[in-house]
Amino acid sequence: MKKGASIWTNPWVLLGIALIALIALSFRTSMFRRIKKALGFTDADRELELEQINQQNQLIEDYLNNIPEHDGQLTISHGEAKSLADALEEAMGGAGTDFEAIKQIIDDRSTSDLKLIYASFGHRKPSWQFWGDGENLFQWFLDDLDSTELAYAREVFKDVGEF
Ligand SMILES: [Ca+2]
Repeated sequence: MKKGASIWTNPWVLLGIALIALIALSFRTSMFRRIKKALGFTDADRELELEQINQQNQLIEDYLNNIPEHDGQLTISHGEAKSLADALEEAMGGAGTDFEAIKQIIDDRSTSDLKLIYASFGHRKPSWQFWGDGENLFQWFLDDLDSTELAYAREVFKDVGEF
């Protein structure tokens, strides 16, 4: 090798670096978060954020426990809300996300309907989570949706809660 030649000018090294960068970019940030969470690593800011979400969600759940079967704003039964919550889990569970299915479930719902769907979802354990009490619907959205989908879901659920 010529004196002064650096590994950084070797085309194979550059190609390797480019390939690694491409693979890294192909992972969504939520994927990294999942891996970190599955391994038990979460950053403090994120923990605090989730703690605040949980407190807010507890208020919603307390309120929902007092919603009668039909309150005028509700257009779905508790049984239907449960089926819709199951369908949301189905659309997000496992690899990938069926966002078209999610939209069909959450579009054109009253706020009361959305609250009931949220409550019916409760806390569910994602397949990648090895321990813990599961996550609520907003946490599932945060873990599963990309930024565009997340913005859409936030707009739909804006009167239910922030996430
Ligand atoms: Ca998924």
